[in-house]
Amino acid sequence: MYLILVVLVLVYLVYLVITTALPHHFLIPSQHWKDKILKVLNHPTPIYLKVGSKRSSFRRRLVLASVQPSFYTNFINNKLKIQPEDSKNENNQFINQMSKRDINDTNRKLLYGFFHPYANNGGGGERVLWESVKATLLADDRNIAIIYTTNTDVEPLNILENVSKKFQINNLDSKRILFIYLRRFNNLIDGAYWKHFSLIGQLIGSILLALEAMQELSPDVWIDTMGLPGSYLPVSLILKIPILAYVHYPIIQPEMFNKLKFKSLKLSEFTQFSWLNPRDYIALGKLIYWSLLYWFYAFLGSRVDITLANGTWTHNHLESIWVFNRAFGNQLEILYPPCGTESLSSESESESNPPQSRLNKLLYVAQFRPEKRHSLILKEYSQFLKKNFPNVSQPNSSIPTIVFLGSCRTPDDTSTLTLLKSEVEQLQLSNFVEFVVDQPYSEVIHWLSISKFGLNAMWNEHFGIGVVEYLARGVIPLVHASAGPYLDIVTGWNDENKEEAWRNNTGFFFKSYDDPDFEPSIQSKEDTEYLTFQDRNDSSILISYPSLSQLFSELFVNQPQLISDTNLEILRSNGIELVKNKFSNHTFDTQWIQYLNNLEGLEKSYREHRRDKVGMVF
Ligand SMILES: *[C@@H]1O[C@H](CO)[C@@H](O)[C@H](O)[C@H]1NC(C)=O
Ligand SMILES: *[C@@H]1O[C@H](CO)[C@@H](O)[C@H](O)[C@H]1NC(C)=O
Ligand SMILES: *[C@@H]1O[C@H](CO)[C@@H](O)[C@H](O)[C@H]1NC(C)=O
Ligand SMILES: *[C@@H]1O[C@H](CO)[C@@H](O)[C@H](O)[C@H]1NC(C)=O
Ligand SMILES: *[C@@H]1O[C@H](CO)[C@@H](O)[C@H](O)[C@H]1NC(C)=O
Ligand SMILES: *[C@@H]1O[C@H](CO)[C@@H](O)[C@H](O)[C@H]1NC(C)=O
Ligand SMILES: *[C@@H]1O[C@H](CO)[C@@H](O)[C@H](O)[C@H]1NC(C)=O
Ligand SMILES: CC(=O)N[C@H]1CO[C@H](CO)[C@@H](O)[C@@H]1O
Repeated sequence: MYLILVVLVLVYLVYLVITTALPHHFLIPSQHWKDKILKVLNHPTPIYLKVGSKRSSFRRRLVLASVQPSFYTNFINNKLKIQPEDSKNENNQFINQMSKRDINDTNRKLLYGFFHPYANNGGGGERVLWESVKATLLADDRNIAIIYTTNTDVEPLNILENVSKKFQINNLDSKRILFIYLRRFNNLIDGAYWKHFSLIGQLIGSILLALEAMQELSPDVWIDTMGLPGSYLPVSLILKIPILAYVHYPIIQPEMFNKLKFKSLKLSEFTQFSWLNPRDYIALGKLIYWSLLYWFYAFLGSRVDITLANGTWTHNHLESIWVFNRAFGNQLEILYPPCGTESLSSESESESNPPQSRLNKLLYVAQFRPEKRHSLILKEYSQFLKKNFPNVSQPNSSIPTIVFLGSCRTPDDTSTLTLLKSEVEQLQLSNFVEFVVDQPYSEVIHWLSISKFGLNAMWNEHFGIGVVEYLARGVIPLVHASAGPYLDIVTGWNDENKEEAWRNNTGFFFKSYDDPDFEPSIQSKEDTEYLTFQDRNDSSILISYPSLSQLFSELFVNQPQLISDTNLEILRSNGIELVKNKFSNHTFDTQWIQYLNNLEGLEKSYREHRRDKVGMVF
């Protein structure tokens, strides 16, 4: 009994230390901090500032007051020197800037901490990171971006140079971008470091890495653009600042449980459990491990004030996993990544390639990989020809032809390509199918400018940047009705008429018997080539989609008015407008800045309500 009491008291004490003493440690400098800084300022030669373990809070003071925040990086070492301009301290300006500030002081600077250890990589995640840094700095002169990175071998300016080369994001105000290099726990977030239990390992790694980040410099707002949820725990417990997470991919999904022998903790799952079989105990252990992780992830998610999903797929998954977020009233919304569609569209408008001047071609821009389902297209296309143009051996203007455009990056891709070519032979389609392989991007643009139609046959593609490019460039998409192309991209502005849902204001959809989720049971119309599926929004509504060969028949034979020049022109301009509104850099920037406004409001309110009198003003 006493033991329990003692344990409870201890836990409470630890909690108190974490939530009250540590915030002071990270945010508020020691008592005589001004004297310490003045001593360095008044010293005849440059010397290091002695800060002991309070590096974060001292650095915060310096950064907030400096004319060049980026000077206070720790690229070379973790010691603090004072920037020469700052150290002149004319009229005590520098030292005065450092003082405490009222919460509502409109001159108070804000430190936005971007937790993105692989900041120097050149992937899609980094594109989002740097576009949002750009928007953050543009939003307000008071904003300072801190990049927490583990790329310790690259100098700050070189990283920015890389960004400019790779993403054409130039003219970033480098003075207000402060790199904090993380050296102590940098390999712990690498999945390869952990031979077993890599997910929990990475979670713990990201907790430690975030603590290291806070020890170097604590920000006012925490932004995770890389998907390291472990960091939310120390940030919310200790710093009590608002958190924004841009999520590309949930680290745990309910689907993962399908691989386990026991899929849930329900009793009915365990009818197969054998008390004598050691494997069943292991399986049970696995289930418990995954369940604990799952709920820990859900808990971590609840710490996030604003969650931005990169698309509908991610949004819907997060909504079902981060179940506590809604209860806490936290925001969960979609913010599409910046796709830079404006450059594609503006040219296509000025070049003005209207449908009638385009070739009757079905363009498929995709890497040669099995999941892109080029074969399905060949099969359906051949059916379409057989049904409507038996014995035809040469294409003419009423028969569209296919262009497969893509790159072969691996030997696997090459063998897929070889296989496809032999299928074309077998189906006697050589006169109807062209291959364009490994061409530069300018050639891709050329094909996007002269083809009428664009195909996409992949099942459940999370996004499909290629389809965005079709629309942006005025190519009419004929795409598989699933995931990204269906939910995010080829969307119309008038979704009410369910009967006609396969043809839309921006393009056309199809489904296939070969889809992994095709269930014969829900098919209603028997011998037609229309397949019935659940509505994207409401599963009680069933919608019929044509198969691809049926879609070809409808468009090119039965209902040619659907693709009359006037109709295609409408679809084309709808599509261009749509991608401009949804996927352009400009849209990303404006929406990002709106979220920053929300964060700024939260920042003030958390300062006021979650911190003590001293914490409030530092
Ligand atoms: C800051 O402004 C808000 C709204 O204007 C107000 O509710 C709050 O009391 C102010 N806080 C302080 C510390 O002045
Ligand atoms: C980016 O930085 C790395 C590391 O310094 C360098 O090897 C690479 O060449 C750079 N990339 C570009 C596009 O400049
Ligand atoms: C849009 O932003 C991305 C990176 O965020 C960049 O690579 C691209 O060049 C930009 N495009 C335009 C048209 O501004
Ligand atoms: C979101 O991120 C995932 C993982 O990187 C990617 O597969 C998907 O295409 C992205 N979605 C969008 C809309 O960019
Ligand atoms: C194209 O060929 C098909 C099949 O031979 C034929 O039915 C059709 O009329 C032809 N169209 C034109 C425009 O010549
Ligand atoms: C097509 O070919 C088949 C067999 O080769 C023949 O029986 C049929 O009459 C042909 N049809 C046309 C329309 O030429
Ligand atoms: C889905 O349903 C919601 C609410 O019922 C509605 O606001 C939304 O527009 C619908 N979306 C689509 C794509 O039908
Ligand atoms: C061009 C076209 O077929 N547009 C259709 C898109 O979908 C809406 C509603 O389903 C129809 O009303 C449009 O005619």
